[in-house]
Amino acid sequence: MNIREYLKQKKDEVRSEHASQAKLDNFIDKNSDGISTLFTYYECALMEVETKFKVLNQEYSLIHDRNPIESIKTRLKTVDSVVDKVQKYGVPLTLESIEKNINDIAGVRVICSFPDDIYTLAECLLEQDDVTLIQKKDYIENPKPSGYRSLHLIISIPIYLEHKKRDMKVEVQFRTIAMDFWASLEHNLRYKNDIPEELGAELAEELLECANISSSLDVRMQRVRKRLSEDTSEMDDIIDEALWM
Ligand code: 0O2
Repeated sequence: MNIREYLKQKKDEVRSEHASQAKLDNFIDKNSDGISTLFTYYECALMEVETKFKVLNQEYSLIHDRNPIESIKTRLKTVDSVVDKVQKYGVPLTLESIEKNINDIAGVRVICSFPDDIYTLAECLLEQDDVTLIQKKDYIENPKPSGYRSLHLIISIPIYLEHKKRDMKVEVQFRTIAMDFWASLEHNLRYKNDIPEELGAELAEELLECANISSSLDVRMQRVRKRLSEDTSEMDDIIDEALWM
C-alpha cells in the first residue's frame, strides 16, 4: 500500500468512526425515555433472579448445612456496549431489535463452591415454572480453546409491573471460585492491547495450562468434600443407632 492509499484508508476509518458515533448519539437522543424504561425492566429482572438464588442458597443450607453459593454478582451492560453488539451482529439499531437480539443486557454471575453445585443450582432454577430456558452453553463440559470454563444459561423470566407482566431475558453464568479467578485474570490479558504478540501468545499458553490445573483441582476438592460428607453421615447413622439402643 502506498502512502496515498494509506492516508485514504485512515481518513475513511475516521469518517466511519464519526458516522457511527453520530448514529449512536442520534439513537440515544431519540430514545432516551425508551432506553431508561427498558434498562429499568432489565434491572428488575436482575433483582428477581438474584432473589431466586438467595432463596435456593438459604434452603440448601437448611437441608445440607452448607452454602453452595459463594457469591452472586449482577451487572447491566452499558448502552455503548449494547450498541457495539448490535453493530457486531449487524442487526437494526432500534429498541425492539435490541431486546430481541441481545441476550446478555442483564447478567447474573453465580460463584459456587464446587462444580456439582453449578449443575444442582442450574437444575433447581430451570425447574421453576416461571423460568424458561432459551439457550444453554456448557463451557465446563466443552471448555473454550482459551481454557475458559463456565455454564451459561439464557433464561426468560416475568417481571410484574403496575398493570402488566413482561418477560425479560437474563444471562446467568455459573462458575466455581477457581473458574472465576481464572476468567478475571484472562480477561485482563484479553483487553490489554499493548502486549507484544510473542508475550501474549506465551501468556495465553500459560493460562491454558492454569485452566487445566485449576479444573483438576476443582474435581479433587469436590471428591474430598464428598468423602467428608459421606463419613459425616455414616457417623450420624452410628450416633442415631447408639441413641436408640
Ligand atoms: P461481559 O462484559 O463479560 O459481558 P456473544 O456474547 O453471544 O456475542 P459468545 O462468545 O458466543 O458471544 O458468547 P458466550 O460464549 O456466551 O460468552 C459471553 C460472555 O462469556 C463474555 O461476555 C464473557 O463474560 C464470558 N466469556 C466467554 N468466553 C470467554 C473467555 O474466553 N474468557 C473470559 N475471560 N470470558 C469469556 P462479554 O460480552 O465478552 O463481556
